[in-house]
Amino acid sequence: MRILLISVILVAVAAVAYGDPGDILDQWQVSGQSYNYVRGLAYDWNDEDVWCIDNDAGYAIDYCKFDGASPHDVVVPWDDVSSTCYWGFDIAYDGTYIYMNDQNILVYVIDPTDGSVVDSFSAPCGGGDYPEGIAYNQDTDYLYHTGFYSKTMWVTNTSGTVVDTWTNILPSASGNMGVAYGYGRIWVTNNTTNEIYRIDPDTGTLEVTFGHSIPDYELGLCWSPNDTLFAANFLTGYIYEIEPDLTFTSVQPVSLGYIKALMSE
Ligand SMILES: [Ca+2]
Ligand SMILES: [Ca+2]
Repeated sequence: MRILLISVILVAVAAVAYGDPGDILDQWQVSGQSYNYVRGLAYDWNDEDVWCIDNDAGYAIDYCKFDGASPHDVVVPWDDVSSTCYWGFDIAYDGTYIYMNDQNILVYVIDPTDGSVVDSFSAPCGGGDYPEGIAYNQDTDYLYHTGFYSKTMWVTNTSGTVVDTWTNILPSASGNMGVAYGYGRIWVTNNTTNEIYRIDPDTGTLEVTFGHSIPDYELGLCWSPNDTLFAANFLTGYIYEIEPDLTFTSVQPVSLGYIKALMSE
């Protein structure tokens, strides 16, 4: 019975075309985006759809939600964020609110039911840097933050209070961009080194680094219903679906690729 079960799993895995870590599996443009293109991404694990922002004319921020499944139709129409935000970066979503990084060195807390800004707090990277990446962990209720020019990551609660600082956790002091949370891990893209970093939030350690070939500049990053990463690029206007590195030391690679289904933790 056990052999039969494993055989069934292997057949099922073989039917799905996984790439190597960092491979671009798919790419598409979200319909209705402004000419300044998509920037921030946040995964809604409740309905498996994705919140997205762009910058409209005059630095106004628009947001929408698109279907996590192909062909990624817009399911919550584009609407304006009702605030004097300056230049939006990546976003996170806690099940109720969107947290948007902004070049004002603020994180805006946005109610996506009407686009109103209900709160804001200082981005932990501080002035002189750009608060590029942000992601939310629904298990701990914490947010993870990057700064473009910093090797440090910051963990805050949803009010912006810093609860942990991971000094020098990122290998590069330039180009740190979007942040995602998924599969129990934090994922960070770097536009300068063209790498993605996988971090264990329980230990605050960098586990894996792998290369990517996303065109400059990937800004927003989020998890996806396919156990992959979505990266938003504001120069091309495309979302890129990226194969993550889900290998863990306790699992051996097989000829068919890495068996994601067996890697429960
Ligand atoms: Ca790059
Ligand atoms: Ca994000």
